[in-house]
Amino acid sequence: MFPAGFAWGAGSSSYQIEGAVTQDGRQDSIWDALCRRSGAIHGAETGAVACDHYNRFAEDVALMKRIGLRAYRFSIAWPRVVSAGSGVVNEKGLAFYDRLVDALLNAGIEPWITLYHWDMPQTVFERGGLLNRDIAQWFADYSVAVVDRLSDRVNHWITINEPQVFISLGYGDGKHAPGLRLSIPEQLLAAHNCLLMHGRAAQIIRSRAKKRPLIGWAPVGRVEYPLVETPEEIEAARTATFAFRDKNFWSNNWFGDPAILGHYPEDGLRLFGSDMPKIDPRDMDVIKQPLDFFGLNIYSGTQIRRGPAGQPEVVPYPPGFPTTTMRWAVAPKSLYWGPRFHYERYKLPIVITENGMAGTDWVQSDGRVHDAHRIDFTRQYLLELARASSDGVPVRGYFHWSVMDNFEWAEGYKERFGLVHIDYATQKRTLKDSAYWYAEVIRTNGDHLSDESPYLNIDAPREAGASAPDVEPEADGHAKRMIETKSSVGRGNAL
Ligand code: IFM
Repeated sequence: MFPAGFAWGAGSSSYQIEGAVTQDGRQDSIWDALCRRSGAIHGAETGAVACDHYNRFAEDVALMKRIGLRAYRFSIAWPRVVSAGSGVVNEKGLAFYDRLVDALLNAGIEPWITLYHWDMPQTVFERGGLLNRDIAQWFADYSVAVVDRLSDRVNHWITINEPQVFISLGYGDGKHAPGLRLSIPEQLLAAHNCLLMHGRAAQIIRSRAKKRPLIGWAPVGRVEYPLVETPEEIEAARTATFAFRDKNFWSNNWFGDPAILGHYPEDGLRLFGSDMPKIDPRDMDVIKQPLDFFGLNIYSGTQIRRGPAGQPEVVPYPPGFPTTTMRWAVAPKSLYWGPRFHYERYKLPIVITENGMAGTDWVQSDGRVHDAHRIDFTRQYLLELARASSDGVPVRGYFHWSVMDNFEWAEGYKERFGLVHIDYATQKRTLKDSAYWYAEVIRTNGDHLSDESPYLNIDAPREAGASAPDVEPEADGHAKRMIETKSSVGRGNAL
């Protein structure tokens, strides 16, 4: 179902899991500052401790190895490495990522590094942040420090994560850091400067990396997919996926077109009109850099039909349509149409840099986390990704979001996205059922997806009157039990 060498992975980001916010010289990020603002974060929670991954990374890498991850996507904390945002490099901060990369490589896991996943140093913000075009140079300097240190061992690089989110929520409606509510012209300037950051980082990686780099980025993949798959309906959905309807930044191509094609989309320019800042035409030479893959973070999608005049129309989901606890519609087809539409437009290999779901997961009375919903969600989405792959879309990797439960930004800790459950009071890690299931998917390079209900058969022998295998407290025991159980009903694959 998937090509050989497919990057089966899972992801995380620094502020969401590391904790240790004052350890070894790290200074404030804009998220530390926002977390102190009353009412900003659910339950006044913060990333100060999070999963304490900074101190527990060895245990976490061991868990990743047990899942069999081939690749792990994580981000570097800019305020850990260049604590003041620019200038002196913080050796201790950088050394942490050295240790992490070595641990991953020793475990046979390929590190995929994201340079910016939202934790801008507070000092950079105080000097204007994304409204100051110098940020591109400061980001380039920080990128030099990271690339010079890690590129002898790392060759997969992602410049920035989800500009659509940090511009819209951070600079538009103030729900995310830095918590600003700026005018559209100011947001346009911030978005332009973030594209410059992307371009400068890509230049730095390309020119300095010691191992031949593979460079991409990880924007939001907003997917509008056809309700009915006829050529006309597909065309309507494609138009909707790349069209500008409103003055906002939830757009694929406001970011994608400059980065890949070297210009802003015409309809967007028309819509924003005089709100557009004056752009130096030479900026596009910086922003448009050769990329090796187009990352897409896809969680959901919108159904589209062709209206009477051929225009796309949204088909609302009916009441009670399945959603995750984030209230995002479960829309597996987004993992077919998102990659396909983006490949057709930008002609770059696709990597799904994020996909997953938030659920109400807890450690149940048998000591396990039975997250059948996550298995079903991921299976349905991956089957659509496999369809894209067999229809000729060059899909090179899939990163489940997230490797472990973590700090979900303004939602605090109430949303759980992980394959690994975290008990935040004790920092105990528990592999969820989805982790064992995903291990099988990885081990079989996707063939396990054709087993229609592997997670429903866990107790099948008991139902059939057979004696249930012993319940072993160890996670590996659980995996073994799941496999034995499946084999005993004649549906298992050989292990
Ligand atoms: O947790 C976030 C991640 O940081 C960015 N993409 C979406 C995820 C779920 O909201």
